[in-house]
Amino acid sequence: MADLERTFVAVKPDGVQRGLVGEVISRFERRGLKLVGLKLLNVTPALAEKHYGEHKGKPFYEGLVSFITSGPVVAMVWEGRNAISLCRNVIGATNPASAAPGTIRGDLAVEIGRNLVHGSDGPESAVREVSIFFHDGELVQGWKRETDTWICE
Ligand code: DAT
Ligand code: MG
Repeated sequence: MADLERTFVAVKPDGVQRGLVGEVISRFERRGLKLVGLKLLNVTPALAEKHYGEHKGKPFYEGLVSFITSGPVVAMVWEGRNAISLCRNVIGATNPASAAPGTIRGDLAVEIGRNLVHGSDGPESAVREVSIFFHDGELVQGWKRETDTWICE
């Protein structure tokens, strides 16, 4: 399929604590994306530093690392046509206060420091983040879903 992409998405500790894992997964499923990787894990400080390295030095960095390491997260890889931008659109703007209704953050979150979900912001970060959280063997490669032809031509 042209434009077939994979992207890294995570339910952050606030989403897990609030019992919103199913709700979040359901939104990507219903949109038509295909799940190819999934696990629950505790993010260590070292993993957090790798994942959020681009934000090191910013005023919110320490708080971000302490938040993401504060409880389990659900790490996922979603696949589909234009999956990276599609997932970002499903998630909504970084600050939930200005996220559009209908998006995860716009419907379920209030503050930037508790914005529920992470999604890769481009092709390079998608590849980088998938490889930080998953070994190749943990991804389910090329499984066929009977509904695929009803979602994309
Ligand atoms: P996104 O998660 O939408 O890709 P980002 O990569 O710019 O946003 O920032 C990563 C996370 O850091 C974001 O989800 C929440 C936190 N963050 C970003 N900007 C912030 C700010 N100005 N104050 C507090 N937290 C912030
Ligand atoms: Mg980002």
